[in-house]
Amino acid sequence: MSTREPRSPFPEGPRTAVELATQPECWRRALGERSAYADVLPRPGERVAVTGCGTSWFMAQAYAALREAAGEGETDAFAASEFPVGRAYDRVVAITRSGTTTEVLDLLGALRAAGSGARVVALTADQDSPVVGAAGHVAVLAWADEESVVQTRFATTALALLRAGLPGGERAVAAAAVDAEAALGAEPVPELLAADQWTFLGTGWGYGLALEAALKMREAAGAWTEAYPAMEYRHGPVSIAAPGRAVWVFGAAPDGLADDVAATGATLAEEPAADPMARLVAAQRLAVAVAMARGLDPDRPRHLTRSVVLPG
Ligand code: F1P
Repeated sequence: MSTREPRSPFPEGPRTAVELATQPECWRRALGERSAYADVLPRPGERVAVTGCGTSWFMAQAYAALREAAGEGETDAFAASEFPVGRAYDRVVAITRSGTTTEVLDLLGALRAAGSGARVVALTADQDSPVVGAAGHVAVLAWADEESVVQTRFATTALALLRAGLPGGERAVAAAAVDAEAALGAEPVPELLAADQWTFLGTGWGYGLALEAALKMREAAGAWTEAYPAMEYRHGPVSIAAPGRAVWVFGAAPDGLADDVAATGATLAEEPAADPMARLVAAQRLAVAVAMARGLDPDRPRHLTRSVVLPG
């Protein structure tokens, strides 16, 4: 498999901006190479747990909700540090760009030590990383790897590959890539760029994407963000809505929510027609734009390393 660099329509600017702009191409490549990863992709009816840390955990959550909604089988998602090792699964899917994250490697070791009968598989960007030896089967998406600390294309490409394995998934990912190109061609909405707080909402798999969009804004732009299941918004989070603040919904807003947000004076961003993965691309772009507007370098997130490798 070649590791040639995907082409970016934005060859200048922060590395994060360059890499995130290659997502449509990466998703299409995942579609094209899907059959090479048949050993890794969950099979219909399997009881599956998906795991990771940070962005990878949020991709796990999005996929778990998508798979279960598609009727492919019970699918849970856990932060690697919170995985219930004693629970019986047919397959455990670990997502880790670096392949070095301590909690993920510890979990795989704990599953082995516990004599778990689960087939343990991983998606990573690095063929030479320890996760390759720790998992039974590995999808190495080296061509989607990133220089950026802040993850964009590896994470969404892993999600695209997993999604492509679901019924109707190939068509959905192809359509998402088209929508993502449109998102890359659109400038961030000025009210969203100028906001001083952002709350991301979603239902089903959109909730995992909302968590990821909020993380991106925190990592790249040091922004105050929150994320909730959309129907939880009225149960407290609405209290911080105000003029100059923004609410962003992945998918269609639940009935009446747009009016509730309007009543607070906050700005609502909603685009139900676009695929939620394309909306995540728009949120990533917003994160880069907010960072730059604040004089921050999105390639140098505060206090963050590319992978968390703990001593001992
Ligand atoms: C997971 C992760 C990233 C986060 C930061 C630290 O890494 O938590 O999501 O943005 O870079 O590492 P990985 O296990 O996917 O390599």
